Amino acid sequence: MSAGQPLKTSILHHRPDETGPYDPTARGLNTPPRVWANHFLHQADQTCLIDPSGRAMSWAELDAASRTIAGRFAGLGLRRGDRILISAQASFDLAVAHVASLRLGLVVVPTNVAYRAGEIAHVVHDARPRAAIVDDEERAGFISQTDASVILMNPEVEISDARASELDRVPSDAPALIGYTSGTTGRPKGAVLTHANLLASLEALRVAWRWSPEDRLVLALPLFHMHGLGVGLHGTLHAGGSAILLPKFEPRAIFDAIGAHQASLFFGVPTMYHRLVEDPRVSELATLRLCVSGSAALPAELHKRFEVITGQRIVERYGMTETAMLISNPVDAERRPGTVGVPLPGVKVRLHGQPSEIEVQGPNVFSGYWERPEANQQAFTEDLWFRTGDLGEVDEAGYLRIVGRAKELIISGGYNVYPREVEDALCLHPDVSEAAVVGAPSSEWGEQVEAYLVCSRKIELQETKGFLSQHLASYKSPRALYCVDELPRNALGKVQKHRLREGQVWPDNAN
Ligand code: MCA
Ligand code: AMP
Repeated sequence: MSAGQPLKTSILHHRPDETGPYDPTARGLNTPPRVWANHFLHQADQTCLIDPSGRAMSWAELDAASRTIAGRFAGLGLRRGDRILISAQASFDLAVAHVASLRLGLVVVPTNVAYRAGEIAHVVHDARPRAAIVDDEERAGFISQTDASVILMNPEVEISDARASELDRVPSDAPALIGYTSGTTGRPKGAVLTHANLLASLEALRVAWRWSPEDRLVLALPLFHMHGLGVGLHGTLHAGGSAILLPKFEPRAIFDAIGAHQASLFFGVPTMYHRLVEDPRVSELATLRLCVSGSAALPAELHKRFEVITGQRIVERYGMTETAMLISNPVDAERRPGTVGVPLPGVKVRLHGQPSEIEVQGPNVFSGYWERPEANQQAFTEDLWFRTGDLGEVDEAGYLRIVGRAKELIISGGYNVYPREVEDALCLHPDVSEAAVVGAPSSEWGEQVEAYLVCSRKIELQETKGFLSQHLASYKSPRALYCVDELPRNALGKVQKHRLREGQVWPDNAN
């Protein structure tokens, strides 16, 4: 592009001819709990959830169990708008507690089960939950050390029964979830998603993926991030389908679940597809109606290899905590490897030139971070488009390709790692004076965390792992470590991370 030439702005819309009619209010039901209430009424005896032992829970049972738990929450004095932190492995109890929270109008703060004391303390300080559902004593301890007033419960919520006077009545503009994410910069901030935001995205997925009550999802994603919770669990409850809830991803359990329960859907991050394709039983996925990948880039070669072996053309899609789902390859038209597809119903995508930062608008897009006015100013353009921090370009068929990131983020196996957080933790080590953390390509993880350290003695990888385990979830720990004499810096003293990523040798590191 020559200087002075204006950048071409493109706006991509959803193409209605490729899906069915889209109504972000779900025919006036307005909130996810009211959609669920409709299913409780009309398909009471059908299966909603299945656990790893094959035990099934019907819609009527989910209604009754979540009503009981919502009553217990109300009995504790929890009221609409109160935050409830939920940090547990997938289980019936967790799903019931989550559904109960939203039916009562509580705001769920999903929290990774791998978090250590400092990471949990940050969320507790920031969101100020009144209660927490936790399935592990150590994590419960981290919460009470931060704020002793938080009411701690296990996922079974074993407390006295009481009655909730109002269920499923929360207004659509009320917050439903606060998802912690760093956005484009800084420490994790809470993205506040309203019931209307969630519903708009769920309805878009129902229409675009032809998600029906006959669908049965194998759900092995954790239920504390948008992918497993906001797409997998909520999507199932929205479509009136069913899901097999697995507490952990293991290829054998996926194949067994598909065979035993005639599953039709599987959603995963690229690392899961990488592991599945290596398994001798991978052709058992051929019976599924749809395989969807997201949270990180799915390599085009993996997409093609998967198709050759299973006959499945994976539907790759793109989303964020702040927006839920934005773009997806179509179910009924061409699915293009290496692209994330076309805007979902309701979503508008804007690019200023090719490639450029992807900006989005839609009823699914959050309206701001929890108590962070300054972050909101940066997150939105003046004309109120949300800046994703991802770089994209549109190909000749109108499909969007993610070509990079404007934000400092490493995505390893679908989990976000913020280099700054790992650098700060590494610098707490008495023998480390400076640290720079980058993402390096990895066939298994997509990107893996690597650290360059300026240290007073040679430090081994195992030692940093042990040290960091006091401070950070273990998936954030570097998988490779380089001790260097100094970090490459520009004239302003800023670390030149591209030189680290490209494996360049800088003058004082030539030994
Ligand atoms: C686990 N480990 C990892 C990762 N996961 N290391 C790097 N990156 C990872 N993603 C490490 C653990 O810290 C542990 O280390 C060791 O691997 C074994 O842990 P385990 O839990 O047994 O691992 P796993 O079961 O093999 O986990 C791999 C996984 C998991 C199943 C791919 O990472 C996963 O569930 N990823 C999905 C994350 C997700 O849901 N993302 C969606 C975010 P050690 O032994 O040292 O303790 S939502 C999002 O991104 C947006 C909205 C979107 O578009 O979806
Ligand atoms: P999170 O911050 O956990 O909400 O993760 C959102 C980020 O995941 C996006 O901003 C992208 O960088 C990334 N992401 C999600 N889906 C895809 C995809 N299909 N391809 C590439 N990156 C993706």
